[in-house]
Amino acid sequence: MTKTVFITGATAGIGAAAARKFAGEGWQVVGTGRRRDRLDELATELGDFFYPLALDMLRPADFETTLASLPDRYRAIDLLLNNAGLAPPMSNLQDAEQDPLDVAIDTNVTGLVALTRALLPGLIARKGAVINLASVAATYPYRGGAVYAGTKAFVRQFSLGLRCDLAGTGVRVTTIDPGMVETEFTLVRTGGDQAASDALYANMDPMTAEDIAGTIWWVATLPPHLNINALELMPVNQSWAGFAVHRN
Ligand code: 8X3
Repeated sequence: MTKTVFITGATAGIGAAAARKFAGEGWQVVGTGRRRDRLDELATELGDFFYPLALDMLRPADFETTLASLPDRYRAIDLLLNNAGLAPPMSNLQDAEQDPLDVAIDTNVTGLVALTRALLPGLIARKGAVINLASVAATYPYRGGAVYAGTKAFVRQFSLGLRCDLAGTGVRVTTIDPGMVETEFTLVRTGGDQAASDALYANMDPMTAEDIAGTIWWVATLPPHLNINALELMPVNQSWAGFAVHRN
C-alpha cells in the first residue's frame, strides 16, 4: 500500500531533497511551506506524488483547518518529517533583536510541537513514525547561536520524551542532528548574504541536502521493530573546538 510522508519546509534544502527522495521511491508526499510558488514548482516536478500544502509554522491556530483541507488520498500520514526550522542571525544575545528570536522559537519549537500533536492520532492509528530535524548545535553550542542551539536541544529532548509518551503504540521517533549542510540555511541566517554563505562552506566539502535525505530515507525504512533514537552527522572536515577561555 502506498505510504505517505508529511514534510514541513519542503520548499528548499533538506525538505525538498527529502520530498524528491520519497516521491522517487513511490511514496506520496505532502509538502508544506509558506512560499506557494516554490510549492507549485515541486508539485509540477513530482506530479501526482506531491501535494502542496500552504502551511505557516507561525500560525498553529490554523493547523487544524489546514489539515482538514487535505484530500482524502493524502490524509493517512505514515511519517511526519519535522524539517521546517531556521536560525536567527548569529548574534550574542546581549546584541540581538527580540523579533527574529521569537520567529525561531515559534517555528522550531511551538510550531513543531503543535503540528506533531495534531498529527499524532493518525500516526498512532497507523503505527507510523516521526523524524525530527535538530542540529549538532543541540549538543555543541557556539557563540552567537544560543537561541538556535536552545531550540534544537528542545527538539532532541522533546523527541526522547515523545518516545516515552508513545511507548506501546508502535510509533517510532527519531532525531537527526546534522552539522554543516550547504542549503539556504546560512543564507537565511545571514539575511541573504550569499558571499558569507559561500565563505562558510568554502573548501570544506559540506554535506548536501541529498546526504541528509538519504539518511532520513534509511531511518524511515528500517524494520518496524527498530528505533533510531538520535543520529548525529557532520562532514569529515567539521569538528569541534576546545573551551573558550577569557583572560583579564
Ligand atoms: C546547523 C549546524 O554546524 O551549520 O544546524 O551550525 S551548523
